[in-house]
Amino acid sequence: MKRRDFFKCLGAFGAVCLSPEFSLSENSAENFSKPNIVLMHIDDLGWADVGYKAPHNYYETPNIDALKQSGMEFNNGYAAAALCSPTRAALMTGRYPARTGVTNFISRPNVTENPEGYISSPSMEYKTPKRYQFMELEEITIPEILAPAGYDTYHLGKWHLGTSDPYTPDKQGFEVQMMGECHRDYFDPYDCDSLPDRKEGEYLTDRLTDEAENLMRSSIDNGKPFFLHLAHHAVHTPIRARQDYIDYFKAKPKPSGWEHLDPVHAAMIKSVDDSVGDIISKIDDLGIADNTFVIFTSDNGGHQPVADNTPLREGKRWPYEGGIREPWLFRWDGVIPAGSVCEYPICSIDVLPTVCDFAGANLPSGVDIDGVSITSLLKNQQQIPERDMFWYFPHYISDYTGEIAPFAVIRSGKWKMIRWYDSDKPSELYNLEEDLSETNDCASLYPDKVLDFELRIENWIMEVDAKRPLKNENYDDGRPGKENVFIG
Ligand SMILES: [Ca+2]
Repeated sequence: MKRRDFFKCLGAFGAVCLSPEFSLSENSAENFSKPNIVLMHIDDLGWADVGYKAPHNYYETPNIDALKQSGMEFNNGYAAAALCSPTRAALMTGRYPARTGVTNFISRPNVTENPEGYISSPSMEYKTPKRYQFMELEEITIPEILAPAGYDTYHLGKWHLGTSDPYTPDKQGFEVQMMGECHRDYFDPYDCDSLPDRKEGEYLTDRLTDEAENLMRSSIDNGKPFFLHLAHHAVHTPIRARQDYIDYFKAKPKPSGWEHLDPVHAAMIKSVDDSVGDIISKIDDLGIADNTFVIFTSDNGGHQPVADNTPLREGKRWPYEGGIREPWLFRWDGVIPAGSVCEYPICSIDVLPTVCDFAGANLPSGVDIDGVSITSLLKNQQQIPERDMFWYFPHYISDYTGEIAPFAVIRSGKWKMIRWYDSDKPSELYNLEEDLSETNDCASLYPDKVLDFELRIENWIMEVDAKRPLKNENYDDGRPGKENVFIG
């Protein structure tokens, strides 16, 4: 097939990966059965928090922008949930949060059994499942697959899938873990057993990057492939940043209409960008760019009002695009075409199958994996079938942005429907191709489509055996119940 015909063929299936500089290389993924894998996983970084997406020029992310130019961007990329722990469980297992049971954020240490049953109060129309407080050890994680395949496995930074033994990263497959069991402080002293204090006042994002570079070099020196999960605590609250960067952004004029942007948030993003630049430079310096698969993403949407997710609606915790749409970048020199953009919708659940595919590792047997490998898209070789994607939050949560009731979401092609459980909240339907900001609810125009999507959601709930909210026979009236802790 001629190259021109090849791209035409891709276009016919509607999910085009545009690759202006693409040319077939001798360096194909098949030549590297065990590529190094670097997963840069940022906390609370929104889709519009990166320079190449932000509709203003206040944030500065030259290294993230360069990463986009040297690899493939997925413009319709999602987190598996609108908050932290569920997405992280999905990323590590390839499974929807409804399957792992981690559907809400984890907050309590020293819990040895995940709770069964429901919580309720007269103010809740639905009783909601009690929250898991760790990811079950039976779940099979990426490092638990890669370590037996010969990989060094490193977790650095935020874990949020259990804070106490035995639910820490080192018990979930990571040979080395730093900071995974600790609550964060952004400056040394960190008071964390797995990350010894080194230099008072040192910034955590810089320190984790430094440690990651050392670990990568160690693996290369030992002739072993590595899986690095660099999970920065940034840019999660409390917003704390290097003072020199804060001073810089305080002095930087803000564009008209964007006077509310936060200089400390901008400074935190800049440190994340430094980290990306340092990691990519290290990969290049070590001479492993042609054998290293790099992934860059985040766990949920920008936290309002620190972050401004414009043009997306709402942010962290919400089912709208501002809560779940994420930056997704992939780089592998000579394998992934530089400067390419793919419109195929992807999600956190796709990382494990993709990584296994590139590493030549089998998916765990007897486990329901929800994600799909996107290696053929990344290599620009073959399209993969469109599929429905789902989000599921069977809880109430509230903060200053409002009260969020239990919901389920389906994205199917250009359509997205949010199904709320509470009876005073009808389903909302959006055409994301025409209405990225979700301002035009067209559910009333397409009742058949709404019905179809409700059925698909119902079938999916049965398929994954999700814990459902249950009608509360003692429901009185008024406002939903609260789980008012802002972690996640
Ligand atoms: Ca988060």
